[in-house]
Amino acid sequence: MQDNFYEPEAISVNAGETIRFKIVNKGEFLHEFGLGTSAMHSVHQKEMAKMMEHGMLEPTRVNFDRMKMDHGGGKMKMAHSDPNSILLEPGKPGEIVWKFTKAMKLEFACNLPGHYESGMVGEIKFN
Ligand SMILES: [Cu+2]
Repeated sequence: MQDNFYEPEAISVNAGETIRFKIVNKGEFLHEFGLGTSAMHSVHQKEMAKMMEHGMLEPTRVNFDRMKMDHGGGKMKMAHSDPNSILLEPGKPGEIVWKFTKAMKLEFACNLPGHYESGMVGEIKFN
C-alpha cells in the first residue's frame, strides 16, 4: 500500500482458492486493506468517517485509547476486527487470509475518508 494506491492494482484468483495476503503500508498515512463488494465498502466508508470524527482514527495512526473509550457498545470496534479488513499504520506489515468461495464482484479497498475516491481500490478478477 502507498499513499493512495495499491501495488498491484488488481489480482486474479480462482473460485475455491484461499489466499494469504501479505500487506505492507509503505505510505506515510494510515491505510486499510479491506475485501468486499463496492456496496460493503461504501457502508464501511461511513463508519470510518465516524471513527475519524471521534478521534479513533487519525491520519497516521489508530488511537487505541479512543477505541477503548467508545461508548457505542463496541460496535465500531468490531467493525475493525473483521477478518476481511486490516488497518495498517505507516511502515507496518500485516496479513489477511481469505477463501474466495465463489466468483463475484469484489474489490480490495481503503475506506479511510477520501482514499477510495482518490483511487485506493483494486479489482479482484476471477479466472
Ligand atoms: Cu488509504
